Amino acid sequence: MRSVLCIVLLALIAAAYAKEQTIKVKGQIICDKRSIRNALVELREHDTFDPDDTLATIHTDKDGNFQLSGKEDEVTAIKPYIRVTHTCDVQDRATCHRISDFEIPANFINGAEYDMNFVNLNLKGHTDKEVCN
Ligand SMILES: [Ca+2]
Ligand SMILES: [Ca+2]
Repeated sequence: MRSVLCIVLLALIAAAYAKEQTIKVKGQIICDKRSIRNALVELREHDTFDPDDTLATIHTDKDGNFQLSGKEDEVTAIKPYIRVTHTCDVQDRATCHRISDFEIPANFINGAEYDMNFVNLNLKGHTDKEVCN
């Protein structure tokens, strides 16, 4: 009972001190010098003790463009990144896909829109993995 009370109290304190942080990002997804349409782009945020949050999701348009914005309440500074799910440089496109993460610099939190310009999927993101069914 005591530990439950403790957790509730901590949650209340965290909620009271949490500040809303916003992030805006845009770019164009490229593979082999061509824009990639209909790629899944997620605006996500690192968390230490629980799974990362997805703040917003979109698919690229016919020219590979995406634009996302999201917000998150947290006591410390959020660590945002975008995750692109795609098949660029994947050998077996029928069963495999690649998940590439690209960090968003901290100075764009509560700041100007982060224009990533061309996001070249031929280059590896800060974390990059291939997943097969
Ligand atoms: Ca976080
Ligand atoms: Ca979070």
